[in-house]
Amino acid sequence: QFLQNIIANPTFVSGQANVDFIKDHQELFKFKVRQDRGTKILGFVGDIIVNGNPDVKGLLDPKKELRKPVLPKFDPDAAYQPGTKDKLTELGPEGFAKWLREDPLVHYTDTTFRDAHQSLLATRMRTFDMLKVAERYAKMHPQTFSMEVWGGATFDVALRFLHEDPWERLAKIREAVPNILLQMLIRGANGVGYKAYPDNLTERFVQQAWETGVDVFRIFDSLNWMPGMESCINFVRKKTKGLAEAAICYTGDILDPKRNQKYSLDYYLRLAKQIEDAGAHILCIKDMAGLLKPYAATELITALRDTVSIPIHLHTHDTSSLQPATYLKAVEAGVDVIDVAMGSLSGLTSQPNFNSVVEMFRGTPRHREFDQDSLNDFSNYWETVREYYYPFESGLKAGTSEVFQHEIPGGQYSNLRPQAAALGLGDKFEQVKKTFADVNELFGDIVKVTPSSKVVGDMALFMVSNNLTTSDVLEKGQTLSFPESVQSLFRGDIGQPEGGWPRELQKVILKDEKPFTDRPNEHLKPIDFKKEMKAFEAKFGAGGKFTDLLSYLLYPKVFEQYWAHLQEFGDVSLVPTRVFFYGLKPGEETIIDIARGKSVIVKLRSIGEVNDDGCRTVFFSFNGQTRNLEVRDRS
Ligand code: 3PY
Ligand code: ZN
Repeated sequence: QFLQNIIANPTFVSGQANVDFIKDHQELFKFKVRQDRGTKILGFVGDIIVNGNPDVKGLLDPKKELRKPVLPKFDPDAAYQPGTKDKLTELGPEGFAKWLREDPLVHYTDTTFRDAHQSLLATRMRTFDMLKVAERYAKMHPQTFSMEVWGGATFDVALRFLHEDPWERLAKIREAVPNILLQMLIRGANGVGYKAYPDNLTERFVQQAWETGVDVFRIFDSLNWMPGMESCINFVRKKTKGLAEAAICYTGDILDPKRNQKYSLDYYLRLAKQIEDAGAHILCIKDMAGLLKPYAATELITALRDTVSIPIHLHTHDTSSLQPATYLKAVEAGVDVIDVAMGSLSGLTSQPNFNSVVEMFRGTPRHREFDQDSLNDFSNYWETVREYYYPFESGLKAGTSEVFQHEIPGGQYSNLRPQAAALGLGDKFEQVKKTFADVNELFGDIVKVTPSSKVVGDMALFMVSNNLTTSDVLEKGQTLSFPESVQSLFRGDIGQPEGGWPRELQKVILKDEKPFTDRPNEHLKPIDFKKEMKAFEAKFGAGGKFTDLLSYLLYPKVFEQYWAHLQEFGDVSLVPTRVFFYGLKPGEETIIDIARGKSVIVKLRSIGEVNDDGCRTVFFSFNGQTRNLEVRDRS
C-alpha cells in the first residue's frame, strides 16, 4: 500500500519528489483498510437500506408489489445452434451482406437490451436482469438476426446511475451469446457521447468494442451529415471484421407536400447512395421518432432497393402505434431486417412487438419461424422485471399521433418529461412538446436525434421557462444568453444540417463568435494514449485497464464517480435489482453471487436508531453469521 501510495502521488509522478518527499507527505502512510468483496457489497446494501437509492428518490410507491420473475424455459445442456455470428465468421462482412440481401425471409433485430429500455425506462435496465436470460435467449432463438445490446445512452447511464462497467456488460453478454450478432448504436463522430471526440479516440473505441463483442456497428449522424459518419464507417472497416451499418435518420414525411420539400424521397435516395459509396455493408433507415408511415415505407423501401445493392435494415419507434403497419408495408417492399422488442417491452416509444410482428407474417412467403411459446415466456419474464423499474416509466399510456407534430424521438421522450419536471415545468409538458416543434422550425427544420434532439429539447425548455416565443427569440435574441448546447450547435460543434443554419438566428445566438463548417473533430487534438494511460494510472492506481481509460476519456467526471463507488462498494452490478433500488425490509433476505461460484446470503434483521455520530447500526445476518454495520444516515 505504501508503494502504491507513492506511485499514485502527483508530486512523485510529476518527478518533483525531493529528499524530504516522504517526510512532507504523511498521507503516504494512510492505508485503506482492505475490505473483501462481501463486506463491500454489504456496505452497499446497508447504504441503500438506510439512505435509499438516490436514483429513485421521491418516486417510490410504498404499496407497490414486486413479483419474482419466472425464467423462460430452456435446456442448459443444449449446445448453441449456429447463428448469424457464425455466418459472419464464415462469410466475412462483404459475403455476409450479400447473403443477407438475397435471403428471402425477413430478419429480426431484438432491441430489448438497448433501445427498448432506453425508450421506456430511461435506459435503466441492469446487466443483472439481462444476464438472467441472455444464454436462454441465444439457445432458444438462434435465428435472430442480431441483438442490440450496447451503445446509445446505455454507456453513460450504466456508469452514471447504475455504477456498472459498460464494457463488462458487453463482455458478459458476448459470453452468454456466442452465436447471434451483437449490435451497438454509435453516434458517428460523437461516439457514445453528446459532442465530437478526437478521431483516434473513436477509432480505438470501435476497435475495443469489436474486441469485446460488438459485431454490427449502427452508425448515424444526428444531422444526417455524411462527414460525421464517414470516418466511423472507415474505422469499422479498418479495425474490425464486423459490419458497418450506416443509418439515415428519417424525418418529416415524404408523402406530405407540407413536409417533403427538404426531406424528400430524393434526399433519402441521395444519402443512401453516398452511404453505399462510403463503404457501409448495410443501410439502415433509422426512424427514431416513428414518423415513417406505412405508405411512405412502400415508396421509400421500394426506391431504396432499386438505388443501392446493400441490404436494408429498418428501425422505428411505435409512439403513434401505427408502426406495425409500416413494417407490413416495408416487408412487402423488400426490407431485409426490422427492429422489434420483446412483447412486454415493446410499443409506445419503444419498438413494435416482436412476438406479434412475427405472427403478422405467418403463412406468408417472408415469414421466419420462431417458437412463439418461448417468445411469450421471455415476454412474461420482462413483464415482471419491468415492474422493478416502475419509477422510470414515462407515463405515456397510449399511442399518440401528436408525434407527427412534435417529432420527439422515442429515446428522448422518456427523459424529456423528468427534465421538464426538474425545472418545475412538470405541468407544462404539453407546452414543452409544442415548443419542441416551434424550435425545430426556428432552427430551420433539422434532423432531431441524439445529440441534436437534446439541443432542441434544451432550447424548448429554455423558452418555456422564460416565457419566450420564437419571435421573442429573434427580436430580443441579442440580449438573451442561450443554453451552452444551443451555442455549440450553431457554432458547428456537432456538424452541419441540410441547407445550413438559418443565418439570422445563427448571428443572434453566436453574437460575435465565428462558426465553422468543417468537421469539428479536425479542431481536436489527437489523444496520446501512452501519456493518457500514465496520467490515468497516476490518478486511479497502477495496472489500469484500457477499457477503463476509454470510459474515462469519454466521460471523465462520470468515470471518477463510478470509480469512487467501485472502490467503496465493489461491483454492485451483482446485486439483485430489487435490492439495488429498494434495499431490504427487516426479515427479508437476498442471495448475491459475488464471484463465479461464490454467493453470499444477506438477511436484514433490524435497523438501529440514529446515534450521536449521525449513524445507524444495521443488523444483518451474513451467511448465517451476525454482522453489524455502521451506516451514516444522510436522509
Ligand atoms: C441514441 O443516440 O441514444 C438514440 O437512441 C438515438 O435514437
Ligand atoms: Zn431508436
